Amino acid sequence: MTTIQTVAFDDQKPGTSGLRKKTRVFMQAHYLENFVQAIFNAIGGAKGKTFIVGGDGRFFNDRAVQVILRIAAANGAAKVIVGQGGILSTPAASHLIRSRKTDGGIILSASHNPGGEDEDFGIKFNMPNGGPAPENITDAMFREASVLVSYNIVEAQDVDLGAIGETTIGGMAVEVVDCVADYAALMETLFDFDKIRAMFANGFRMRFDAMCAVTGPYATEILENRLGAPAGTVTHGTPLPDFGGMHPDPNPTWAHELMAEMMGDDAPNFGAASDGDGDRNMVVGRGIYVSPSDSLAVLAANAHLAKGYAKGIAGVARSMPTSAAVDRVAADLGIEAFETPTGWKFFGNLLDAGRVTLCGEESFGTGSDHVREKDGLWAVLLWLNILAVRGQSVSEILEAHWAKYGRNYYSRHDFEAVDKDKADAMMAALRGSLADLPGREIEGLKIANADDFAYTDPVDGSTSAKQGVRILFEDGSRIVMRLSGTGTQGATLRLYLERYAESGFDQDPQEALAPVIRAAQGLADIQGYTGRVTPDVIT
Ligand code: G16
Repeated sequence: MTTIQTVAFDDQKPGTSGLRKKTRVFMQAHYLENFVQAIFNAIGGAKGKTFIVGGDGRFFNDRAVQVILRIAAANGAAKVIVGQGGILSTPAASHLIRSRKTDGGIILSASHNPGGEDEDFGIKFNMPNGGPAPENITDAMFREASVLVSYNIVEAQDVDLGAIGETTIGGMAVEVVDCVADYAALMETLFDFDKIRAMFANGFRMRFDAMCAVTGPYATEILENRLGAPAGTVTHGTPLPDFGGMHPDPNPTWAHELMAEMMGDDAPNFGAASDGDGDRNMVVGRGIYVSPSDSLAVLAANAHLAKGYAKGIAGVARSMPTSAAVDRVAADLGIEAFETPTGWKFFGNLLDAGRVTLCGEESFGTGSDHVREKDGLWAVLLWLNILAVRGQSVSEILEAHWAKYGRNYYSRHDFEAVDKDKADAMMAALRGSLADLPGREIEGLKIANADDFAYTDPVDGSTSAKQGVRILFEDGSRIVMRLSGTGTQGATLRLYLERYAESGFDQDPQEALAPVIRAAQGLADIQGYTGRVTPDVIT
């Protein structure tokens, strides 16, 4: 074991979901080592502890896992459990952290961001409950990283992660486990595999686009091997370090191959895609795209049809920018609905306290209390379970849902790689104007309220301020604006748009939202500050 003198980096502040940077930033001398040491310092040391380690297999994943093992050993960890080949999807890692009763885990991923030497990499720590570290811990990591002068590391050969079994490094046990088995077993406890298998046997056709990312082996094992979907149901099923050049972000822009197939002649009955680390999902029916906010609402209304949720759900939570569609379901079910800041970490306390069973976000994340991360394949399986029980198509289910609850037309517009200073100036000006907005009319819409979302955690009382500007109109329409906490280049401006309708459910969302979109441009002067009129991504 050696102690290496180092110089602190001043940019190791975790964002919405861990530390995400360009891969080359992580590859520079001491960068990863410093942050891993800072993680261990922030959680009170690693001595005698057991951790899970795994990642989505992107470029540098293999090197990073070896570094983490050597630093964990040098800090006195008792054991690290690693997915074979250093691979674990984020939900599978969360499950292992919980099921093996560990002291937490380190997950390597930049999620939906592209992978490769010139693309993105990321690292985050999840707590013993399986969920992302809360803000007080990520703040402590940043503090530790900012003053770090040394880290501990053992000098050793690489651990062979190719074969399942036990080995040691520097006196620390290393257990290499199958990446898929435990997760697939968990899914079998939640869903009616017999019913889904019968649906496939009756000719139900599905396409799952794994986007050359981590869910390929999980989806192939569960959908094709266990549920009997025909071989080839899973496409882009082999994880690659650069995701085969794909941008593994499951939305209509980046999952365009799947979208084209689902909107085309002879489309399968059901389509789905997931992201780099397997926690996001996009769901598409034949000829119909399901917005993530609607997906959450439909899942909440129908979860009781799956055996794991047959007793009903305790409550639901959504991030603030997510549409209020699920709130209407909660009101109908007589259960609690919570509105949290963006970031899965904010759901952890509510899940741990048993206040909510399902949660979700507009950013293609849905999950339940089975783990403490969002879970892409879980959402797909719940949809399949519902389709198998109801015997209806995705469009029939959506139409029935809107007929009962009304439709929250919804869209998100992303302006990427915007000059950071200009984006900050725009947000500052918008924040400065909030007090004057109520009562003002724009594009025929009257502003009822405007604020900067602040959250008090109902379980531990912790507070989080400045979580996004909200402009609420009298007719229930809404504009939300915030800067992304997961981008790695300049600033990404996210504009969230919502309008509730009690009838007329077959409009194009962009048309239904047109006045709200114009109002947002007018109120924030996006074009004036950023020079942008057209968003890079529309979801
Ligand atoms: C992460 C978080 C999500 C969040 C998303 C987008 O997802 O876990 O809770 O909604 O980022 O965040 P932002 O709008 O700040 O970019 P993932 O899938 O990237 O880990």
